[in-house]
Amino acid sequence: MKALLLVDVQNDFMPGGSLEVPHGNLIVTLINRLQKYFDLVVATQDWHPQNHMSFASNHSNKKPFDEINLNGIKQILWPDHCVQGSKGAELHPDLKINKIAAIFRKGMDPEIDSYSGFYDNNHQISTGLSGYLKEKGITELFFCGLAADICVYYTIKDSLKEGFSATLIEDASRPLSIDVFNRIKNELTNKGVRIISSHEFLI
Ligand code: VGL
Ligand code: ZN
Repeated sequence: MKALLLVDVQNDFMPGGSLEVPHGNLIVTLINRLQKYFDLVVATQDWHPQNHMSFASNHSNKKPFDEINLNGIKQILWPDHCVQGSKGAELHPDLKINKIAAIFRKGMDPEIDSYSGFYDNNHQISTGLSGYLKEKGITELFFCGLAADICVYYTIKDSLKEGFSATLIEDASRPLSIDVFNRIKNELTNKGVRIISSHEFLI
């Protein structure tokens, strides 16, 4: 059984949002058209409290994209984004939501960031996504959403550790940094991740 995972298709990651991903809006139509090819569609949502320590605004003398050590791990500081209950945290208004069976939220602990939809960045606390997918009989995961080089990337890596097969639908995902994305594409391919175009579904 195949599931499509929609990673963080949220307003703040769209052009004009507080942590915009270039051309992030262009994936929405593709994702809408892809959904019908899957047994299950599940979404993740970055969902931070206003006092989240990944926000530069919660540190004195720090600015967005600075790097700090947060409770023993490397943390890039971000502009405030995806604050619980805000417009920026909502899924893109044009995203079709009828087929989304469940939404897994992450990044709620102010002391630790959570790029992956499966675990926090310390790999300590699970969202329950892995168990949910397994109970639904899912073995194959297909990934789309934002940002390709951050949350999509870490979610894919965790999915492999959880024993799923992983395919990235490249044109239904966009990176914050193209350079970073080109580097990690090789890493993912070497780990057995398939990278395809939505054309393999949409003709
Ligand atoms: C993300 C940075 C911070 C993402 C979330 O969804 O890729 N990136 N929080
Ligand atoms: Zn975040």
